[in-house]
Amino acid sequence: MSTTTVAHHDEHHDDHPTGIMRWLTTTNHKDIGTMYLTFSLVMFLVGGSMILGIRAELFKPGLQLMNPEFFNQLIGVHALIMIFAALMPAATGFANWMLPLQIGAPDMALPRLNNWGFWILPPSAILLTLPFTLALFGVGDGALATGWTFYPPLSVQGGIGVDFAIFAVHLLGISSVLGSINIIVTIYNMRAPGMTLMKMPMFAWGWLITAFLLIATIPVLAGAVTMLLTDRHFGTHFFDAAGGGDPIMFQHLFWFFGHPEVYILLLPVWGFIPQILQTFSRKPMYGYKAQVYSLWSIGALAVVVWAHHFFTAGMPVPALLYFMYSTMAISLPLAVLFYCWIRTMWKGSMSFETPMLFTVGWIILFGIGGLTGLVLADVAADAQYHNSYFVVAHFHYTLFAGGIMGIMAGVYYWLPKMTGHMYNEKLGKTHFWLTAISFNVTFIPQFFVGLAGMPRRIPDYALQFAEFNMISTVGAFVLGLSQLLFVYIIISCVKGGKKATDRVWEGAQGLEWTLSSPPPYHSFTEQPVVK
Ligand code: HEM
Ligand SMILES: [Cu+2]
Repeated sequence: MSTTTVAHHDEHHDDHPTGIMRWLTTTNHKDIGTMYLTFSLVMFLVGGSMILGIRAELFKPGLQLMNPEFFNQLIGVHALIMIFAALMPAATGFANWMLPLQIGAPDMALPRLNNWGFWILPPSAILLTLPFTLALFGVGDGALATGWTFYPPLSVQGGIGVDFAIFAVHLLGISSVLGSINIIVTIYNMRAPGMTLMKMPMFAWGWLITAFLLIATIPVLAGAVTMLLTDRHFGTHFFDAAGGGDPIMFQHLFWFFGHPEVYILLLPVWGFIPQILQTFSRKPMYGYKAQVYSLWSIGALAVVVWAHHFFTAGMPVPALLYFMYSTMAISLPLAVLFYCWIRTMWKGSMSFETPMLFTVGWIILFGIGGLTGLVLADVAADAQYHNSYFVVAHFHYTLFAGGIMGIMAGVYYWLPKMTGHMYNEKLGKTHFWLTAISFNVTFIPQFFVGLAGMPRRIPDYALQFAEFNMISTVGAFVLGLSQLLFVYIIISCVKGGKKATDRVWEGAQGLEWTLSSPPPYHSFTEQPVVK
């Protein structure tokens, strides 16, 4: 990837294998970052095509294309892929690429572990999807049909797809924990002289908190699915009511991981969004300290609100109230963040290149996701909305808009730095408008059918929901096809295009912009000093 050489760059450690061996054995943070990002993009397309199957089935009421079992399998694998194989690796890819550059380090602290962390991912993606193929040959009955949440009793009774998914989750979890350890060690030990914690780029803060959350919660998930595995095969009854176990216990364990997970998906994005905002507003970000404290508050609250995911499963009223109020409390630091983001733009001399378009669109759409989450946090209201399409719309505003569209902003922002070429701005803007509009066409109708009572994870529905589902499906196909444009833009930017300058964006601030575009193979051979 790197073609730039610096005069003193002829030391032996600069030699590295080429071709396939370069990628298999690499310990270079930028190579590993590139692999994470590529893997993420591929899996985004795989998870996306699965869900187009679902939307095609939901185009009309009645069953047309698939049986209900296969429908459920597609939903669960779609979600696991999007969360663990698309969104998380994208954030880790950016961490690998940009953290060393932003904090002035030559590489990540633990490069071999870094290589391993990545290469665990492809096998786990294969484990997740293999049951589909096996079923074609008459082995097993396909992937897990439990949704991504693995709730018993279904997950205790389900076929081999559940076992495959359990092992996949174990591997994905190991990869995340390894990545987190690496990021924490890098941030604490490898910062350039003079860069105190409170001078770190916001992206480093976002990732530091994410890494702590991952280390705190992934083992709980791993424990829960392992208990599931022993329930399935070794005669235990942790979650089996008939044997004295408690299925609700699984929900507590799962969501003790699952709720922090949604912040794990979003915190890295909250890190680089303010950096993009300050670049294209041409002024320093507003409220740096307030943002850091808000990120920490959200990180802390994230681990104490989990039961809002199953209010309707029944719990004592004081518990209901506690989980309702603690959940609502998260909106306070989040409101501080929104205020800071908007104030960063205030009276700035803004311009709207593609990364900024995605960022401003992101603020609005992620805002809708946040506000509808507040609605769901209300115990009384949730009794009606739970398990409805309102929830599906809500979490796609947070995960697709808040997560993926944020990542897209980051891709356009850093692509010129990573490749050394400018992407095609006109196509980038077209991609933004296509995505933003078709995203809303897909998911706004789902709020309405949800409020009117359409349940989620259902392949057939009442006639009254037909029109809105039709609109949603048309939107989803436009949304899916628009992403092919994204792929085209990225590939043509890697291959060529206008040369990017080192600073790339007029208002860009931070150490990554002091290096060449693309940066040399070993990033900072001389440590920069931060004043
Ligand atoms: C092309 C964009 C996407 C479309 C059209 C789409 C559509 C859908 C649909 C129709 C469902 C099934 C809802 C149900 O019946 O319960 C679903 C489930 C889900 N999706 Fe997506 N989705 C997209 C992207 C994403 C992304 C990017 C993420 C996360 C990063 C995501 C996360 C989920 C989750 C967590 C579920 C819940 C699965 C379950 O019930 O276990 N989706 N999606
Ligand atoms: Cu939650």
